[in-house]
Amino acid sequence: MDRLERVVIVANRTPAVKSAGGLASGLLDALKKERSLWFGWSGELREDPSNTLQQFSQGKLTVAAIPLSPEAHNRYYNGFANGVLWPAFHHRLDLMCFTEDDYTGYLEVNQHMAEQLRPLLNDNDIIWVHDYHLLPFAAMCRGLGIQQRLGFFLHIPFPVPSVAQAIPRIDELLDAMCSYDLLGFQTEDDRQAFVALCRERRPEIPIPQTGVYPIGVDPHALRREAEAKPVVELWPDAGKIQGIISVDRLDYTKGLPERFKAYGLLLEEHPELHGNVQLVQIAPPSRTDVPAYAELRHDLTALAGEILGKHGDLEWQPLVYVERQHDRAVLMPLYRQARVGLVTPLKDGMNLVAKEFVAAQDPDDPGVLVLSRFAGAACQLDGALLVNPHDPGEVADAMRYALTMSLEERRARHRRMWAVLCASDIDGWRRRFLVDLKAVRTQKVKTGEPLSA
Ligand code: GDG
Repeated sequence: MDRLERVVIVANRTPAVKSAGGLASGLLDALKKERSLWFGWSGELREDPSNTLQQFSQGKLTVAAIPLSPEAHNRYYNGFANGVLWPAFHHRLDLMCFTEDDYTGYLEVNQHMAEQLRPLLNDNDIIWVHDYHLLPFAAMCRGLGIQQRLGFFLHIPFPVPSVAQAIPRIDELLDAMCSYDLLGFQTEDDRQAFVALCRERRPEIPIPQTGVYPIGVDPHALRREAEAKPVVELWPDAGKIQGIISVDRLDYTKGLPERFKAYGLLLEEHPELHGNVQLVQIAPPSRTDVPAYAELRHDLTALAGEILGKHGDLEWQPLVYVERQHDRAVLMPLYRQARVGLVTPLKDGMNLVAKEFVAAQDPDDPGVLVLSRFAGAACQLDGALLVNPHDPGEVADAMRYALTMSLEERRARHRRMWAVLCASDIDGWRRRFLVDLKAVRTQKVKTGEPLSA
């Protein structure tokens, strides 16, 4: 028996998969330093995925990755996780598309992943499962006799009960979630929504311990990256053009069309800004197999064209719209060059871009964060200008205010937010969750539950 404790991360994707997204970039840096295993889908699709576990090491982290068949992946990932849970958890029931077949596929992949993980486990492992792809994973593990501690962190919001009740099979999913020992959420609102839903719909099922763990960043590392010589200088003529920057996965929850409309309104209402301001939107496409994403892309390019055609001229482009993904080494100095970070999701679990933008700023001459009040980050970043992303006038006013804000106010707001980033960074997030997960087990041992198989 291996007596050393090891953290086992289970997530839809392993870090081998290169793509823009919060989890891989958020957690990986914090994990390489300790003995740990990261288990998940390799990103590979194979007609016959059996007996094809790949393992490799990155520092003290071992990555164990499995492929999936195209059909299983389509039902689990595109179908149920991103066709039902993602829209519904972001309050977009209109985009939810449920089929029985996708739901079965979702359960089957969770079962398959639990089966593949079982032989890799040691007795003293603690298992930390991530996100909505794996809501029933603990129930599958318990069914297989896995008795190690199992914690779960939800990276996206949890919907209020009136919305959650519209999700087909929500009761089964709640029961399965209650097989975890600890359930972590980004905000207190998310946690309360989950508890309220359980009390309402499943009063007979005991709710496991719940907690609030807002995910953080590594502010010092990000600041160092931002201070490096810029790979791209977007606004070299300092003072002439003020930059506004937005970086999002191309996703309907991120409020991109609403943002473009607000920016169009700003240009209409403030002709004095013409030639002096530029919005750079970087939006790498994601989940391109889900129909709602293709429609969004179409609408967005039309809106971008409208802004350029209506307001631009031969010497000035009011908007730069880029779908290509960029390295962090490019992005961080770009954040630092911008006067405004525009982060206006319609709903977001946390939003790491908001935190990355703040971390990247020069404290002596910082840019201003304009942030949706519906991002989890709004609960923490009290130095941002908080806006309702559905109200183009309010967002335009905030942009205008940010562009003209005094240096003194910019510094004061940035100071407050920098302190928040340092007080709740990514390492603290990981440590707090794991400390609580270990404590849960201790309590269970005291109440007489078995420690391991
Ligand atoms: C989910 C939740 C929660 C984006 N474009 C590029 C790039 N990115 C990086 C950003 C950031 C990450 O991707 C995006 O994270 P977000 O938090 O903004 O959003 P989601 O992907 O929706 O993440 C979210 C998060 O999980 C963590 O819990 O905050 O609420 O929805 O780190 O920088 N990175 C690079 N090039 C790009 O073009 N290198």
